[in-house]
Amino acid sequence: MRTTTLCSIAALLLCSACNKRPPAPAEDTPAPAAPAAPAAPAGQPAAEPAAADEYQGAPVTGGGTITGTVSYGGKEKDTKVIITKDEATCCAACKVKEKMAGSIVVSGGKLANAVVYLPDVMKGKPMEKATVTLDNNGCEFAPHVAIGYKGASIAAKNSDPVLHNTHLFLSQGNKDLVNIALPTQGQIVEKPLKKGGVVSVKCDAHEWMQAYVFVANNPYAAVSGKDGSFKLDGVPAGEHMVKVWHEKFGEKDAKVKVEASGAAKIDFAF
Ligand SMILES: [Cu+2]
Repeated sequence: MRTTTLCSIAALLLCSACNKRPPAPAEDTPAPAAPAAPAAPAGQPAAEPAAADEYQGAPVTGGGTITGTVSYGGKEKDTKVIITKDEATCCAACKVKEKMAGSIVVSGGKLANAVVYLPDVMKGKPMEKATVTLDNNGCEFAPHVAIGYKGASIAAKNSDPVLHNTHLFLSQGNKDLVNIALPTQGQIVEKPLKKGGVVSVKCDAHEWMQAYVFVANNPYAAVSGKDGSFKLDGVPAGEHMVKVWHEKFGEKDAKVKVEASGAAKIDFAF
């Protein structure tokens, strides 16, 4: 288990913006009235056929919600990290040159920064195309845990007057994905998120900087707030596998039944 290299960041729930896909082009477009008519501008390209393992989004009628809380009953505490570089920026408010790692954020037994998601839903509400922004601010990543969407993008931002980089690794297999250099304050660089899964984010200039982006394959994913709560909405009726992932405590799952327009509840405990 990792111990001392994580940095402290406030949890931030990503607000999901619902960008609907354009409707499929109509197939009954009337033919041009006269053969001599100039070629009409090419119509919208036909939608690419979805691969068998690709999520299909469309408005959900009678979608339900899944809400609940994630709690932690163990004794493990967050760890401290030592600030060894760029102290004026990285530790402006520190009394001593250390901060909390931010990897275990518990308040009243409720666990923040856990990702709750529905791994098996392949057909449901339109896929999120929202860009997830990860800020390098005070030599911490903000947010510490975020949801990204496969096929959308990540925007790495540098709010500090020192060099950072935002280095993405797919946690499974520790595969190097992309390394975004951010030498300039105010810089924002966007990159596509092509693969689903847990992405570990590091800064090579400040070894304690750590964040996670959960790249979801469908729009049903949320990060638990400081009160441990989460909400998934627009969920198709039926029985669903619900998974919860936390960077320190791993993964759990449960089944939940969602009635049409119903409100299902499920709580998780580590
Ligand atoms: Cu850095």
